[in-house]
Amino acid sequence: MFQLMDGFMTNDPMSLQKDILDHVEYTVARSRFNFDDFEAYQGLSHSVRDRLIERWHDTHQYLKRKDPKRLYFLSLEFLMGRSLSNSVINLGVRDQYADALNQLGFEFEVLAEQEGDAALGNGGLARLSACQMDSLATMDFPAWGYGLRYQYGLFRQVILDGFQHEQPDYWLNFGNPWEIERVHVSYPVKFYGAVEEKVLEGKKCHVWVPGETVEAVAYDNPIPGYGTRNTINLRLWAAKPSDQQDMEAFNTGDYINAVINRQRAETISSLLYPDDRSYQGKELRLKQQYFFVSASLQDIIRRFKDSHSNFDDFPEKVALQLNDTHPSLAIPEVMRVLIDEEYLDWEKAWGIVSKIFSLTIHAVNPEGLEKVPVDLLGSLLPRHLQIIYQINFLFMEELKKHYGLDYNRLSRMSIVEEGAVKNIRMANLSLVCCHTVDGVSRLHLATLKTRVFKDFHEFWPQKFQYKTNGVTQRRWIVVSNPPLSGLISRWLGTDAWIRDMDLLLGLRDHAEDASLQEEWMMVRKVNKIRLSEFIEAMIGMKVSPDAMFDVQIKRIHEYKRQLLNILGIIHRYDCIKNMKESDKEKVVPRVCIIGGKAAPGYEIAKKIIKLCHAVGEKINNDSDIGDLLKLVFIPDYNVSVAELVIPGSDLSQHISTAGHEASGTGSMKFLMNGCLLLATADGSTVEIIEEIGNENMFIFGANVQEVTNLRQNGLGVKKSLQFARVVRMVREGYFGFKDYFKSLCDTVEDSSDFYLLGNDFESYLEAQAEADKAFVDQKKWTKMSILSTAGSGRFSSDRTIRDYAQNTWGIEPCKCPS
Ligand code: 26W
Repeated sequence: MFQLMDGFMTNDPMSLQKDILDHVEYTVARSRFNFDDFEAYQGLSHSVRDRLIERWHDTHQYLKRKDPKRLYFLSLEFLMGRSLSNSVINLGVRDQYADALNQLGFEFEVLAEQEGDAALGNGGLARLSACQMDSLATMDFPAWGYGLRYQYGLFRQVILDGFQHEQPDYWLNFGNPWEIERVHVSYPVKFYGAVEEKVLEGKKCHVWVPGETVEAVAYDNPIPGYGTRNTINLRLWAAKPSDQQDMEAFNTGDYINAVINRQRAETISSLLYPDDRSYQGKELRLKQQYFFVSASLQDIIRRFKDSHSNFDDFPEKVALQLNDTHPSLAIPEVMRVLIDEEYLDWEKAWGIVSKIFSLTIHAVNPEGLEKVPVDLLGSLLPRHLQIIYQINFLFMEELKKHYGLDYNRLSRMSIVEEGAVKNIRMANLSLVCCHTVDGVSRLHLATLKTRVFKDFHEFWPQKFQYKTNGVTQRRWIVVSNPPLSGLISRWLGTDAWIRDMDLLLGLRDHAEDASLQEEWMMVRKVNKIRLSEFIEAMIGMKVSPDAMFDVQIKRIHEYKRQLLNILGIIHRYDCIKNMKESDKEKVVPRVCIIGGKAAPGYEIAKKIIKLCHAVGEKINNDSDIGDLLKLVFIPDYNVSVAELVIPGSDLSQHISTAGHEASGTGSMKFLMNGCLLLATADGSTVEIIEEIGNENMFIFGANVQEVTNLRQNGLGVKKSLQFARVVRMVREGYFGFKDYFKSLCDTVEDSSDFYLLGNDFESYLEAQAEADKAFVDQKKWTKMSILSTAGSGRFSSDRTIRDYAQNTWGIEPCKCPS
């Protein structure tokens, strides 16, 4: 019988110093008397990694013994960002390490800057997964994350002459101390080939004879909880050639080609697809999906079988969460394993499958829903196609019983889309098989129910729920904004809010307290100075920290309306330009900051980036304007840039056309940091308004109902002269590149203005004017800022995860003793 004990590691500064130096010498292989910042970072991170591994082992031993129901979170994307600061804070050893480093002549912050981002995801969905992993660990839930270990993460954005260029992100080049390679944890994953029917013991069986086999090797990434010993695992799979692959070629003597062919297996996990808009039926993408799903399920089923002799208890022990439909091949895969490999009959297998899967949808539009051409699926995964057809057949029978021969409805709800190209609708497959389908905000669920999934909601209303997204305050306040974190704890008299965000409400009582206000403004100023130094280092522009920092950072999309922001900036520029000298004193100086990546094939988004640079070029070099207005584009926006920008922002923009943003999570990070929001009533903003109050935000624009009406009645009803004027300035070449910007201007011209920029422009300018007015009164502004932070508690991912645990997954905390 093993005994749990606190680890062997000690955390006093002397031991930590020795530990770091040992790693510099023996792991990094540098002299302990002569090493640079990067080598110090490596030594430091290996020392932290040891502590993570210790807790990680204890957690797994404990869970193995307790055998609770586990959650398996399947996601094709995780945007983890950096790990060092987050790890030492969650482990509670930040100050000890800082002391130890000081004595060695290093500064913790400087070393933390050496780390590159793990950017294995595109945007909202991927960062949400990372926040949720942090909450799962912190609240002691027995959970595993599963995903893909891409060799190349999201591309690096390089700006040349104002144009976006993409460069590979080979993030593993300098090693990754945060992962543990598990060469012995590997599974074969099969592709192509054919299905043979056989009779075994009088029963018809299907045997899939694959045409290709690739090996999946596990890389484990420990995720430490805050204020708990629990450390959970994010297991990412890398593709390696399989021993079974191409033996034929070796045997026939074609040694060189056989070796080269084997290397091709690795391409499966080589790159992250950089498009987060629409699904293109690409074979490699489908291979990635199946590869990670198959490996994960082999791992999950092996773990289950270690302690169970049959599958009766599977639904009591396993919850499988599909992060959007990307991992939905897990459904036919579980059916296949249970029927073809475990010899369960269809009904029994279906009884299990229909109890274990849940799905979260992150898209609003039907274009975001995945469809896989039947031919492609049938060639890559012949047995899965058979199973999907059978699921669909039984589903159609069920529908006929309920609705009769309503063929329109049947064809809308069918998993198989008929047409010139036959497709499998992954969303329909998931809706049929999952016990619960979650939207990511209240408004999002309403949209799903009335639009994309109307038929399914009518048939299975009880399946539909929503869990409004949240973000982790550990990373988005404690790690990224230490001065604010300290201030909050001092005023609340406790740091318990780090695990219980509702406590922030306590700040409301002090919102008008002059000394809190003063300290609050100081903290904000420090962060703004840090941000201005960053801007100067990045793009060589000096900006005044006394100006209002007005920020929009997120992926570039037409629906997110960065173009509305830029047109508003042009309007502001035009006004200042035409102002009497004496009036200029009344202008609130602004630094407008925009950042974000455009999908490489998304032409209009790339033009928006270029327009931002062209307008910036003009404004920033205009001596009539001086410090009254600056426009900054921050290149290569990623998680670590967000950690720096968000705490230093005064105002942030979340201005999507109402009905298009499923939730939005950036807004929550700004809110927690006391940044005021200028926003439309879209996604989770509707719920933020309820918590913070309209009077503490700048809300503008058409709401969802108005958007629907406007589109039905034809667009461009309420176009302002001001809007026409700024678009004309772009069109007529005021900022150069006249021909290049033509198609961009066309997207907002009268009848084609689908995202209603023209309609919302006036109300946008009014909201901006309100923000100016509030900023002049710094007392009022600071009060609004304190109330923003105070009301942000509901948007912690802890709340989201607790809700999922209770109402979707049916799992309970399992706390490893310390
Ligand atoms: C198959 C192509 C593709 C890939 C990714 C389509 C769609 C996606 C994602 C679902 C896009 C995404 O990240 N959605 C965002 O998810 C966030 C977390 O729930 C929400 O806050 C955002 O509103 C939503 O756009």
